[in-house]
Amino acid sequence: MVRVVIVRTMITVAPTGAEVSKGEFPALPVTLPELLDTAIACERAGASVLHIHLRDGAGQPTLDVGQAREALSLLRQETQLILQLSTGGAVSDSESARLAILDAQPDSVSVTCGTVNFGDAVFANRWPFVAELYQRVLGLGIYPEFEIFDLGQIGTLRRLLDEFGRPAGDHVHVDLVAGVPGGMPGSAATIMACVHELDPDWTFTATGIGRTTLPVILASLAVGGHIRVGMEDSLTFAKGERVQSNLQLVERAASLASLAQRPVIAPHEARSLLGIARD
Ligand code: KMH
Ligand code: ZN
Repeated sequence: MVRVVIVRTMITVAPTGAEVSKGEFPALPVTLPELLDTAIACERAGASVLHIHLRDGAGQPTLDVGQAREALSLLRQETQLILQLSTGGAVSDSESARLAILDAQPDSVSVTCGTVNFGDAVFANRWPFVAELYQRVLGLGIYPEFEIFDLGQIGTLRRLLDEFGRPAGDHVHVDLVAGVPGGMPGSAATIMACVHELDPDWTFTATGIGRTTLPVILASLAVGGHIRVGMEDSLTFAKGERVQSNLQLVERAASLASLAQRPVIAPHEARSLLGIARD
């Protein structure tokens, strides 16, 4: 069933990720001041959710809880954004480190619903790990965004809900991550296949990795979905043209949303859409 398009658009920005190197892409925000500047600029341009991966002093991905607490505290002072920490981390991160990051008490976390090939690596999400992660998220009252890298992972999401119940706020929101080499393709057909499998009261964001960013944005806007952009996902703005900044990607996403007559929502509206209280 295709949902009726009535809602405005929530933009998530994923500015850093765990895979891109600062040496190769100097515009990548890796320090706390860089992340803060990016967050402030992207909020002004229409983002309402910040999907966060932190880097250490050497620019390497880190799941350090102290660093995460410091980042969240500063971002909370300076922005209204929904602060979503990645529990995916980097493919090399241990399950225990991915669970421990919850102690930083973000507004939201990503919960990936299954294992997927990830280029030459494997992004491992065994059922026992996902179940443990989700139960801890529920216990702490953190809002989970369910990351779907392949169609079958929607089945795992249903199993989580059946066995452990619905999220805090009683609203289910998924992020369709399409175009990862090894995951579902970044095409309009893929987005539609997923949409047909979602319950009508769930909402979704879609993100297309690499060159699939535009078809995925356009497909999602066409069927009532929300959109995620950022240098975690795309480093090419147009053929032969590198992304200059996360802001550039958010500005383009916001203007496409306006063009689709689905202008962006502010962070407080995104909180009410997802059922997240601001503490
Ligand atoms: N970096 C990927 C291995 C998430 O943030 O939850 C996992 C990822 C998903 O980015
Ligand atoms: Zn991520």
